[in-house]
Amino acid sequence: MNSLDPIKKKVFSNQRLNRDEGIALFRSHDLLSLGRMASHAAQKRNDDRVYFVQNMHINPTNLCVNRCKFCAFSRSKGETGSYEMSIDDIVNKARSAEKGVRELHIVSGLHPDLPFSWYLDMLGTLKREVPHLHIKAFTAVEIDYFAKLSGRTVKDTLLALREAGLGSLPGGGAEIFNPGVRNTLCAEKISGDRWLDIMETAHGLGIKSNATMLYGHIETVEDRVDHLLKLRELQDRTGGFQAFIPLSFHAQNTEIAKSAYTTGFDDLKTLAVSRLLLDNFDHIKAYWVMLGEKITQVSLSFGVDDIDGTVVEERITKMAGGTTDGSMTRDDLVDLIKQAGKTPVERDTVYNTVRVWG
Ligand code: V47
Repeated sequence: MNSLDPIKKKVFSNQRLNRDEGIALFRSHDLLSLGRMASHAAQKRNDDRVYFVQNMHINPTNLCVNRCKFCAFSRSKGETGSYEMSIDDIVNKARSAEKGVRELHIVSGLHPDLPFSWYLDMLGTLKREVPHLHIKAFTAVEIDYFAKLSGRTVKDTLLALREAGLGSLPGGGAEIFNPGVRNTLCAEKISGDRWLDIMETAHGLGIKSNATMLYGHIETVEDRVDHLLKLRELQDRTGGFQAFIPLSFHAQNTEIAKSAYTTGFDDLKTLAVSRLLLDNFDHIKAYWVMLGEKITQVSLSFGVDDIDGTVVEERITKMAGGTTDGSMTRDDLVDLIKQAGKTPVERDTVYNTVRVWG
């Protein structure tokens, strides 16, 4: 009997998998079986639909008071390569978005000097000038920083941001929840528990978010499974996560000594196991900017039902050795999905269908 048989039985009878089973899946080399199981789970939720959004990423500054060892993006004030955009720059960038773009994804470093009112002003100005764009902005790490800056509770911080125009939260900053690993990677960053608390507060206010996991650095398979199970536990309580996005570590220009990228095998396995363990998440997203177009396309047979979007000019991956162009057209995304035998569905940020390609 194949060692995955008992797990297969559970998957095909729609039973929840436990920690040991998650670990066994990560340890398995039977990638095709993982793909078959994950495809079953994806099919059950989304048939053969694969979603994408026409979006634009804006990273207003790389100034950051934290120094995460895995990050090649952040800079200190005055350091070569640091930059700051003004609100006008941000609005002009948003205005340059092609017709059809409906989402702005805005994340930054933790700026050393700007007051909380600057962020409210940025949101308010964007809402006024480009009202058709949904603003998905600020990781839980930034939300925590704003709360401390402004002396407000997390709840009041989120309410003020929503009032100014915030639509939803992206999933960044989760990294890996294991406190020991987190301490080695990013000692100054909020804890995993704080990240989860902030998401719980956001969900309680009806603000949807995504969730991520940074993998392929110094974490173990057990750390990955525990990270996924913490997300599953919170999702059971709130239902506020829309998509889970595993982020493959890029080591170039970082303080983590690793010469290679994650392997295609590990990328596909991580996506498939995520689909299998996160039985209460509607969507598993392959972020093509980090994975590359080819692995992203193959991932559609490994449990993935979302490939993010057109993106346009993302800097975080680029600075860490990302090799993709950083933007794909809508037609490129549609072709990629169609050639994998799936049905492309253009969506908005909260998964309303915009158009289906037959
Ligand atoms: O929080 C930083 C990660 C995240 C590196 O919610 C790195 O729809 C790999 O969260 N190698 C930002 N990863 C990106 C992010 C995201 C991307 C796309 C969609 C969504 C969404 C969210 O990138 C950071 C951090 O976890 N990151 N440095 C690196 N060297």
